[in-house]
Amino acid sequence: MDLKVFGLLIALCYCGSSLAYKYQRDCRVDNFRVMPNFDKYQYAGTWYAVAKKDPEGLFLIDNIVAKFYVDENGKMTATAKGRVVILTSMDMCADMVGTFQETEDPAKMRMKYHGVMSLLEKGLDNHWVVDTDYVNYAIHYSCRTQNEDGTCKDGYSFIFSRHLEGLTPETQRIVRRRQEELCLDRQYRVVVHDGRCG
Ligand code: RTL
Repeated sequence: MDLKVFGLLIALCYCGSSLAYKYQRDCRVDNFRVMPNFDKYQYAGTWYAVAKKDPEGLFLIDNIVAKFYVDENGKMTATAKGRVVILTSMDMCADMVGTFQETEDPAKMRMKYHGVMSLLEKGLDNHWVVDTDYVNYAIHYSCRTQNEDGTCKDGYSFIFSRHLEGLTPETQRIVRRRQEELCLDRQYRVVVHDGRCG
């Protein structure tokens, strides 16, 4: 066969299979893969949010830093700092606290959270760790409400890095792939760190 024809065939096969993936992918929340054998002890420590997908309503804006702790009884807690806008125009640095409840899947937790200042939002959200290598990146996912077909109606997601400088090209590729699997591709925004909540 002509080399050009062969090349064209290969290209067609490749496009076909990636399109097939796009249209066949399963966006039902309950079918999302999460981190196998999630280890909260390795997850503990500081994570900088480098990108986020916002939920509806009020949310953390930028300068978001999360710290996870595991106490002597194995209970995980966390703090989050970040800039928020309250009372429609006032902007401030929020200090949030979260406590975690485990479920039968260690990567799928429930997080009860509130602000150190009582006028800040409080709630109970899913807190899933979709993927992490513990030392560079972590992909967090939380669906708050689902559509009737099991896809997510309202949710949020953070891409965390262990380093303020962000992710390496290699981890960016992993992250991009997982964002597609969460059906959230192109919905993330970069999280700025300009020292405003340091
Ligand atoms: C993340 C992990 C670490 C612990 C906590 C987290 C979530 C915080 C949220 C804060 C929302 C604050 C708002 C304030 C305005 O009143 C997931 C970062 C607590 C969701 C909306």
